[in-house]
Amino acid sequence: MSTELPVLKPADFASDQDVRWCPGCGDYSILAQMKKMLPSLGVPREKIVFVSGIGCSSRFPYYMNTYGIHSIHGRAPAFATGIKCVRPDLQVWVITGDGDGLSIGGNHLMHTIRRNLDINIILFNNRIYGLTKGQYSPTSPLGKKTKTTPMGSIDNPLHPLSIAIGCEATFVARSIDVNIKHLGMTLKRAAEHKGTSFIEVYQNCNVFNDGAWSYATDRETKSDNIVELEHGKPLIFGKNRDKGIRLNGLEPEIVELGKGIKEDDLLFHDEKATEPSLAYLLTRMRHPEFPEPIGVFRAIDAPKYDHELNHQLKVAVENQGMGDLNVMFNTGDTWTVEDDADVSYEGEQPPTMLTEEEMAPFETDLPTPATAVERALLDDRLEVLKPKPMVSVPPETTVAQVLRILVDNGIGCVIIEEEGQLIGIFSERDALNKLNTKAAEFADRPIRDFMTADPETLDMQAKVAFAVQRMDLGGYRHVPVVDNTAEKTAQGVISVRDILRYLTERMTSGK
Ligand SMILES: Cc1ncc(C[n+]2csc(CCOP(=O)(O)OP(=O)(O)O)c2C)c(N)n1
Ligand code: SF4
Repeated sequence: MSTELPVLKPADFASDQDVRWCPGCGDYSILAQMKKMLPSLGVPREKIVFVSGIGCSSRFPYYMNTYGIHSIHGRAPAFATGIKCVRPDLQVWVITGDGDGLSIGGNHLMHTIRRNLDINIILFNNRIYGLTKGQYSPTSPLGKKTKTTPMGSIDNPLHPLSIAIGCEATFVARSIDVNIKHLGMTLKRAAEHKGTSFIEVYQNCNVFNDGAWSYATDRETKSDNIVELEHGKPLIFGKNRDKGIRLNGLEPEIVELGKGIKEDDLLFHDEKATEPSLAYLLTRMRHPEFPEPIGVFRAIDAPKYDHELNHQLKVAVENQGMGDLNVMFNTGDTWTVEDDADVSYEGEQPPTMLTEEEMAPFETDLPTPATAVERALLDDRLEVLKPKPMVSVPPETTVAQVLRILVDNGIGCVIIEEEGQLIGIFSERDALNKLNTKAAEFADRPIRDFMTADPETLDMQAKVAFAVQRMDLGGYRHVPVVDNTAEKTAQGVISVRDILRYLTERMTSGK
């Protein structure tokens, strides 16, 4: 029996799904180049996985006849991490957009790159949210007018390759959807790299951001606006290949060849440099000041996360044997949480199901009473406090008369009623805060001017615990108790002193 693998063709990588991108979208070109490049790797289809997030670009896995996951917005790197760690034999590709990868998924992207997991990430950069019909994205330029930036974007854009180098990516490249030869070559280089390959592809969204990369794709302008990086070669560009990039101290500068400047004076590209500063400098060369580099910015060797992780697992199993998660979760560093119910979970499985009775307290917002006093607070209604009858006065009563009533009756407040309705309260606190040393001056003024209007009231049927909480939150010493069924007619007043008396009685009686 022959063990030779069948030779695959691009068409073998096409799935049976109708491609649903808009006609003319740059995504088609990337898909075509991927299908064209994959057969050259000799990797069987069942060993390849495409993982995407959400967006037009993220529909990519549907169109590949390989394994694929159209996952969660921004989370393709997390799925890819799981897949690659448990199946290092698979070739894993992450497909993401500038919105998916840099907005909601920015954090995930960053950590995947820094770990140097052996996967390939392609970021389709169209500088817009395509799927959701044209909102600005993290790569939209300053001043860009979109549906969500009608007056022009004021957000400084992110530059994907600068981020990748900042995360110490071991392979960083850029290509362009319509530059098909270059794109195919770049995808192949990425696939062959061991470690995280990060490729930014300039992709045109001809419906919501047409021409975003026209300076880099138009026949007339592209040679002046693009410089192709080649390892070991000087940076030369221009229609007549007569311009170059030279380093002036730490800054790149454009120079014209000839006129005393030779190729040897130019910056030579070294994709293998372990120190990433020059690669970073290349990512900062941006249109219109500079030609933008395309090609491989960086390609270095470094330990791969999936390899390191599996090595650690192997050593751990060799030394300690296969573990048991269940045992691990229930032994070792455990502790006891002390409470009045004296529940200890140490050495025992915590109960997994509560009985109906145990669940009952959770059916309400009230805490579970742990003592007899707490239970009384939660069970008893305000009527047990026997609210004192209130002294009520009409709003025209003078300040002097009200103060006299407080003193003569030994009470802390009066309520103000108008046509049988509670409209205010005047308490010792109001006397201190609002009258104070000017009491004599205001003696003939009506109490309406000094009362606390529309005060918080409590219903006679409210629980004592609720009253305590309201008084605590509001800092009230007196609260009128009303009968809400009879349109806020005053029934009495409770004070902090009443609550204290009640608590003392409950504590001493033990019930
Ligand atoms: C949790 C969540 N937030 C927001 C969205 C809406 N949404 C769908 S795709 C997308 C951004 C797509 O932009 P990009 O990644 O650039 O992909 P493109 O469609 O341009 O290829 C957004 C914000 C969503 N689907 N889910
Ligand atoms: S909306 Fe834009 S990115 Fe999405 S499929 Fe259409 S052209 Fe492509």
